[in-house]
Amino acid sequence: MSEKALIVIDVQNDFCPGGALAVAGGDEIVPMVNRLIGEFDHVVLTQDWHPAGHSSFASVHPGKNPFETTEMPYGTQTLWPDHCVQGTDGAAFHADLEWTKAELVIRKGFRPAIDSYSAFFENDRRTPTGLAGYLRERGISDLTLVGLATDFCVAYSALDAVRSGFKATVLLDACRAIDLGGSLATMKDEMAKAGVTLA
Ligand code: VGL
Ligand code: ZN
Repeated sequence: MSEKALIVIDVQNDFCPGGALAVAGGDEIVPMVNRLIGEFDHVVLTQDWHPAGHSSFASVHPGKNPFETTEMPYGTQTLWPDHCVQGTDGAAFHADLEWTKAELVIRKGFRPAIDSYSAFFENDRRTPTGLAGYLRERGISDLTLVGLATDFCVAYSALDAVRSGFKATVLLDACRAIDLGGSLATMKDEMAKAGVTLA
């Protein structure tokens, strides 16, 4: 059995223009993502879902600004504007995203002390979200990833997907990037080297 699934990463208001951590053109992908949702038999969404005062927010690190970094017990962490706070409108899916067909919504980033870019593991690279087990148990082995942001949550998810033994394709036209200090080129390169198909 080799089922395919579409993994839609973080198409949430805060990552769209007008949002707290707006990704340029983030909303432009919604029509294409909706078309893909229609085409796939299985659809999984992820939702960045932080408690207020999350440790990835620059606002809780005195003297730090968004997009600077800090050292966490699990490594270097980029600091972000407050975003995707649980239950807020910013954390909701884009209003035009046709998400009702989704079979699973994976929430991530809810542990106050660890950020989570990947749909599979938190940023300590050890704490699982449960997604790999869910997909394996359902016989799903072939993943297509789309969403926001290409160079953070999409890339980390795709890298963890191949490391976890899944086939992974990222449809770049249905993604948009934050691109901090060349992160888009770096992560595209890392994905290609790891065996992620970039389409
Ligand atoms: C993301 C930064 C912080 C993303 C989430 O969805 O790419 N980026 N939280
Ligand atoms: Zn986040």
